Amino acid sequence: MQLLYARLSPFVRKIMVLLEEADKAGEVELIDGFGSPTAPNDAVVAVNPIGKIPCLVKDDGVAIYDSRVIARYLDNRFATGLYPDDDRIWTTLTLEAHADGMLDAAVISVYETRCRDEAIRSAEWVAGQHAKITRGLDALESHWLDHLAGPMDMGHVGVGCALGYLDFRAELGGWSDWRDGRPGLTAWGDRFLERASMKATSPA
Ligand SMILES: N[C@@H](CCC(=O)N[C@@H](CS)C(=O)NCC(=O)O)C(=O)O
Repeated sequence: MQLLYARLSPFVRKIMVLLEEADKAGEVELIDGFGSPTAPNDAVVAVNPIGKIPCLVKDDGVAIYDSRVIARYLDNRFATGLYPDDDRIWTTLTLEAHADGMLDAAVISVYETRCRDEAIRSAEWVAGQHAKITRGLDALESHWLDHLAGPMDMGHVGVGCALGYLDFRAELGGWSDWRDGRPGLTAWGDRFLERASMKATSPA
């Protein structure tokens, strides 16, 4: 299997954390897929017309994306235990989508700075993205701590990667510290970021 990837991508990190947790990192060949909406990566576009990473090229040559599809595929293949096989699956998938939604808003905010000339940047639009991140973080603090305290699933991985990205890109993204006013999330997040799989995949 080949994984089109970039070390700094938080969506790629979700997949790398899954592989580390399953002790299967050696099963994928990593191929550079770094790009952006304004400078797409040719190797990525050749297999994923949307031009985004992660993209996994399976042993049969078929490409699958996005991160949630790849994670389900790898879970199916390696029995990671990161997706419950009972009704709890809907909670897990919702939390993973919640984390991905925060990440989409964060990545878009960074692209606004990296990919657009200053003259055409919109502060109002970036503020709208930041508001999504803030609401997402507030919901983690008010609604999700019980779940996060339970058995680890792919929702935990998504949230961990989102918090790691908010730390890593704080300066470029211009958002405030996710820890501010969120003691429960701070305790959980700082502990999760210390996991071996998170350390092994850290962008810093
Ligand atoms: N929904 C996608 C999002 C992936 C994504 O946004 N990846 C970024 C890197 S962090 C990317 O490839 N950006 C290039 C682009 O938007 O053209 C997923 O979960 O995999």
